[in-house]
Amino acid sequence: MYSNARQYCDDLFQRVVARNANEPEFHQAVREVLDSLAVVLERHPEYIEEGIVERLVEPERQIIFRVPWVDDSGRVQVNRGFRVQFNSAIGPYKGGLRFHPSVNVGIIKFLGFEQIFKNSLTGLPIGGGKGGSDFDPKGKSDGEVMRFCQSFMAELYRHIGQDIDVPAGDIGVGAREIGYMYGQYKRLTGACEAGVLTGKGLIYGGSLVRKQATGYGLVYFTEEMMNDHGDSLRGKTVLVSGSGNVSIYTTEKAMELGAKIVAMSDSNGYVYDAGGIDLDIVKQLKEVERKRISEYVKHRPAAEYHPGWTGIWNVPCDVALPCATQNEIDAQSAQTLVKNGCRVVAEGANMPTSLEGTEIFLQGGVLFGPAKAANAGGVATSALEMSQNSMRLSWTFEEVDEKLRRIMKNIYVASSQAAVEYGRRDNLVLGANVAGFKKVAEAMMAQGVV
Ligand code: NDP
Ligand code: 2IT
Repeated sequence: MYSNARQYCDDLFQRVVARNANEPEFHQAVREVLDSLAVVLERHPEYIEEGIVERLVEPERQIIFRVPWVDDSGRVQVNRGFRVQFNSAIGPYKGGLRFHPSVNVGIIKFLGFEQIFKNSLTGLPIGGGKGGSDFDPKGKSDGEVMRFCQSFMAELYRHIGQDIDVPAGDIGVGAREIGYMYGQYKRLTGACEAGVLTGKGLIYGGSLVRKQATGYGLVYFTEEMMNDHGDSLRGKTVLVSGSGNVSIYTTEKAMELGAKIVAMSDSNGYVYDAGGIDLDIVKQLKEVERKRISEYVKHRPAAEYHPGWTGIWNVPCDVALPCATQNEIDAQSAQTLVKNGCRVVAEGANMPTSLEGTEIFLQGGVLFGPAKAANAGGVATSALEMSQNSMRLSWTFEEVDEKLRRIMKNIYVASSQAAVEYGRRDNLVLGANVAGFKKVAEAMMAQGVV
């Protein structure tokens, strides 16, 4: 039917665009994966015959629901809730919940689609899913956040379970929100089913290292990638965008390995601190006071604050670690980074680099760690939390950290070997997509047309 695998992928992409109108982020995520998979489909025509990729781009189930709640002034507010259960070939759906005003079904689908391959790369038995809401936690009281979370869970609870679908955090969802949602789930089901959510507080089933895991994992991956090319983070000048969960623990671990982080950001602007960011100030501002990054300069008068958050990519650096959100590095920012001497980029956020930006890095000889591989430490440690919950025991910080370190190394090795196998040494975009895909494809083949 198709003269070659490339044509098959192009045709499938057109159908995805037609069928999922107005979802540009989802199209972007699918485009990147299909571009990588053409070489695999050439060697494995059975994947085309069995409709593996056509099934992969169609979520198994999408749930959209109303989330009504009452704000502090007594007004009824209505948000929209989502859970996209994308693929369960290798395990229960697994992926975070994002609370941000920009959330829509296309954003959740791009995240859920990416999660399938990322979760496969961890080597652990977890399928792909994602959810969230257009609720904006910024400026809300704890009481408002709690009432929203309870209403959100009043619908979500019937769709999830420790062997069905296991949500966790993402943008706007941290330990506070997971706690409120877990409490409501427990109340509705009347059972202490700890493995239904991950990222829980340490005193009710959470895992040590989960809070740090995405950031630490990103740095372990980056160090592994640099070591493989005879280099390391020691002494490097580094940019870390964002100042949330992933950014803070990326900065912490990179500093521990001897890097100097000179800039961080939030959605309003970025701070530049030539002497190196003081992470205690950032933690106090962001984790405790929930304030803006602009306040940083009140505590460090020598630092500079610049409005406009993507301006961070104009700061000269050796290594850039985007940890805020999708498409924060466009073609122009990528060009600027390369021109200013940046040699390494690893993605802590999901899809932070546009397709054009990625191409500029790959063409420019930048060592590039794509999100699916580089930020998989968070979900991997979530799976370790699920294991501990099933066994009803807790591992020490050192045990979990060691497992995380090994998983990140394995992901790097699997991705770089797949890149070599398909003749694209050092193209970890292709390597991660292929390595993540193959396991899911084999599981789908084994399980028949479902
Ligand atoms: P947080 O909510 O803790 O932090 C998000 C940070 O990004 C904030 O500093 C936020 O600034 C900034 N930001 C800037 N622009 C935007 C924007 N347009 N939309 C949203 N945030 C923006 O989230 P996380 O640190 O958990 O997540 C950051 C990225 O990492 C996301 O892409 C997420 O999908 C990804 N990720 C997260 C994992 C996790 O375990 N948490 C695991 C793997 C990936 P402001 O406060 O001004 O909004
Ligand atoms: O994007 C991600 O991998 C996450 N937000 C973490 C998901 C999880 O289930 O821990």
